[in-house]
Amino acid sequence: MSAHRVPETERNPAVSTPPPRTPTLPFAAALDAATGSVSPAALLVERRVSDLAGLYADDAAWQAAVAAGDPLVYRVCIAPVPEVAGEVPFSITTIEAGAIGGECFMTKGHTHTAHEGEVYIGLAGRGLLLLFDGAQARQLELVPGVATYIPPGWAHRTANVGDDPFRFLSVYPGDAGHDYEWVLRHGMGARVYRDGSGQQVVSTIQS
Ligand code: M6P
Ligand code: ZN
Repeated sequence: MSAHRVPETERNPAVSTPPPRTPTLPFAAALDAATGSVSPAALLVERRVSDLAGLYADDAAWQAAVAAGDPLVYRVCIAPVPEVAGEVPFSITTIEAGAIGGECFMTKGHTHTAHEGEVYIGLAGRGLLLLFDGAQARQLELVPGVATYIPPGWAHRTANVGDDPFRFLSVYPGDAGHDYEWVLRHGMGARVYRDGSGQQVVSTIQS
């Protein structure tokens, strides 16, 4: 049986393909849980303490950390998948072990500009995934062997709660988008502090 082809004039423009670009071809990438590399990679994003202005509770400690060498907090190794609708980019994030004013090293955190979810899969070390929808906050352990689901509409941030680098794989819709302003303004509903060999989660939701 021959395939039925819809004539060009009868196609629904709402579901037509986006403007032409070079098609992405199938590929396999090596994920290194020991180094956090994705190979091949398109981009390596590095964020230092100075890139995290306004995010830690203790601003004086944040300024002191910037002055004391501005160490690397995390890096994201991103696979060569375009961030456009229909594609599914993925990356490995590595957060170093450390704290600022006792508050664990963490990502900036963001909401998606589109109503899209995301999956994080633990690869190495011990992390906590913080989620906040503006009213409710949740925290999920993210360790090797665990996949966590971030539903649409929930801001998300990860923190390293261990003594070694924490690594996770993220997989998200290409048109999800990153909104950092929302988290700067509303926070994550909780902060994570190092407490001896463990962690302490402090709610920041005002009742
Ligand atoms: C994960 C994904 C990325 C994100 C990265 C760092 O890998 O969610 O999209 O960029 O974490 O998080 P942030 O962008 O909040 O700094
Ligand atoms: Zn995201």
